[in-house]
Amino acid sequence: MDLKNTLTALTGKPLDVCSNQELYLALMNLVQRRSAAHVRPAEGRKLYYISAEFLIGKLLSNNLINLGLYDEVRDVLAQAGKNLIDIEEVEPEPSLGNGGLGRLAACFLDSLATLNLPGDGIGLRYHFGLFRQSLANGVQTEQPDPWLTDHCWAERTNVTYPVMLAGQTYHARLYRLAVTGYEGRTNALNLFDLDTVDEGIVHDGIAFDKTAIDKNLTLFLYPDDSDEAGRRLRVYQQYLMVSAGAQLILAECAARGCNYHDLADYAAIQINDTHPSMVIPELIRLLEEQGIDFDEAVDIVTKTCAYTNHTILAEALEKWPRNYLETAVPQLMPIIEKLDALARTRTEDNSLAIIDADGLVHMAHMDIHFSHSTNGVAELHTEILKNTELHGFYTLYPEKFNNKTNGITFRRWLLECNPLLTAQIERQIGPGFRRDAAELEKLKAFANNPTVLQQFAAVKSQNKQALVQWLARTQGVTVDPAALFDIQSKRLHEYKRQQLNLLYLIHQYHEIKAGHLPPFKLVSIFGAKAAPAYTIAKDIIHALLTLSKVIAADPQVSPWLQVVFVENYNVTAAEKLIPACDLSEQISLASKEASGTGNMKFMLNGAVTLGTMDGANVEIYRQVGPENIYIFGQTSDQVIRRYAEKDYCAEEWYNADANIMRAIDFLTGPAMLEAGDGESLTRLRSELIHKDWFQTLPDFNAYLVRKGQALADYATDPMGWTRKCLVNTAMAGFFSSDRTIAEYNRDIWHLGQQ
Ligand code: 26V
Repeated sequence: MDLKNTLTALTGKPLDVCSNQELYLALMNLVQRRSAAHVRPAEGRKLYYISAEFLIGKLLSNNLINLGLYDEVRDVLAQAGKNLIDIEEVEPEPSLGNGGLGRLAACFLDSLATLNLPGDGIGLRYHFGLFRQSLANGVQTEQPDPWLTDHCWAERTNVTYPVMLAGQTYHARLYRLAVTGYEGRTNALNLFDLDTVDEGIVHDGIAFDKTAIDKNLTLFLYPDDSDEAGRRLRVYQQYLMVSAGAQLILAECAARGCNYHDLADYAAIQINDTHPSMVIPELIRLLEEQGIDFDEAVDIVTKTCAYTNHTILAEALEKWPRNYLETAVPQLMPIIEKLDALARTRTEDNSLAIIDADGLVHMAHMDIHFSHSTNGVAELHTEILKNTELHGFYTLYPEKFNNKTNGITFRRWLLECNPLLTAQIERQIGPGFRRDAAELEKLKAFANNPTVLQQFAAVKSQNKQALVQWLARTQGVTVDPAALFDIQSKRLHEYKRQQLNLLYLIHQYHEIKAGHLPPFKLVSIFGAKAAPAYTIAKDIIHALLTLSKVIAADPQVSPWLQVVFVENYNVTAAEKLIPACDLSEQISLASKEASGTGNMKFMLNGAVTLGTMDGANVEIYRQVGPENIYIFGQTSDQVIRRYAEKDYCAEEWYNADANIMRAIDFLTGPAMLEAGDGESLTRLRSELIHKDWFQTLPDFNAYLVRKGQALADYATDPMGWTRKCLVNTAMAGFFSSDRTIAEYNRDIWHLGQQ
């Protein structure tokens, strides 16, 4: 049957009289049937990627592209007077992740299926995922973000596993979501949930009773853990995921002939940060139940598991008080104690222990001792782990440490989100880059071709127009498409330094007031959610929103400067922003951003990076060369030294530099106080002068100069600027997650072999 007839059969009526909702459901059905035909049995070793987050984003278009159906579906619908883009709007976004870590997991699933590797995800079926952000009255508030509708990509199964939480048995139900590969196999994302979870207990935004775990366990991704009940709930969530996950793994392997002694020949388990770390003692417990003795179980689990570290920030490295674990998972505590004792036989260094003198259980330490691989997510990050943060472990187990620089799937982050650039690239170098990202480098041959450069510039200009329309429709703001679009979109965190950008904008405001007019208008676009309990992050959002108002109301400044804060930044918004970006802000304090992946998405879409030598920016710099990126600021060595010597005093920088003082004081000057909240603005000003833990002030002048240089280059040499954009796209092939996954497989997983 041809596609039109198939779709008509699915809707039960002619396509032209269907609603977008009806067409969406029919297309979902079509995708589910077609993807089922690409399910392949696993042979040899199969990967289980366990992660508390899979930030998959909307799935319809992505699946249509991967199944090779997108163009045909679009055309069939167009003949019936329907627009696929409008149908996509019906789909709710599953925001099952916070940011980079969760989006990376989603990109990895795409690449595994595309490379025809047997690899499934294991996670939780949160009912609301990350909160929906609203920015009314200059303040972030949080609401639930439902995505589970009657018909849903994650399909309910009859499979349940018993999980003991605080001495009681609960039944984890398996939901399965098909993961399509680009012209490849179909894998699965396995998500667990309890039937008893009750969405009705949520009140006043995202508040709920944190103690009733039968009702609340999977309601939200990472419930606010600023209080103890929240932190305890997180332990319960984690155990539900790993216990059900471990049982699923053992059942699947047994069904394929595994006798558990040879588990490592059937399964590779990647532990995505420390949230799934309890899978190590849980698997040991389950293997012991099968009659395997402790020492052998430890050996099997060590050979099966591998661990990825995603941050050096101490506050993000999980350490659970042992009394939490004693209450929540008493069955694991004796095993964790035995693992601690075993680890202590390998080293006399107490700082490498699993259970420390304060009774805190260090999840990362358990991972490193009892898995065979520990990897960082960019070269610089891995070097910092080896040389400083995890140096003791590196000395003990040098062979376990390796680097896997992150990547992104080009299906979503080029083919899907930027069809105009995709078509332009294809006209230049043919379609090979769709399967082999390294072929993008062929574009370099056109770096000095004025006609081609003009075409690239025209694509960017059209994408900017599309963003302007989207901003008008969804955010109610008017933006001039002729302006330079400067974008910083990522989670709000002090180490990512949105506050540095804020100080720059205030500086520019003053310059314009003083009559120093720039050659063109700058539109600074932000997208960021702050953790609900993270006060300073919310203060930074408030300051940006207030500044935006102050500038918009000032007829002298507003022709030259505009600040746009996009509400509820998520994958869908990212897909609109990234193709339209001129200048990509990647300005974290060097050493603090493990990798970044937004930086890669912007680069791929032909934005030029303004950044520090941090995370994967270092590798972007190496790919494109100094003339195609704007680097500024302290190096990671300088930053690490400054922390070690404890010699940073923000107030000295504030007092010594008139520009810094003027920008910071503006926060509590009359214009801002009139438009915003005095308490929040005063707290932020005080934080910058008296703490500034992420060293904004020492990098301020370097940022000013380098950004000024970038803007001047954009103004004076448009062709040269477009050349930089083209080179960025051409050199982005290295950052395909297909490359990353191939490296994980070569060095860690060895999938398909026995
Ligand atoms: C978590 C938390 C939680 C407690 C409060 C402070 C805090 C700060 C950071 C984090 C991050 C946790 C791990 C994470 O998401 N890492 C990100 O992983 C990405 C994928 O590897 C990487 O690109 C980002 O640089 C890294 O921040």
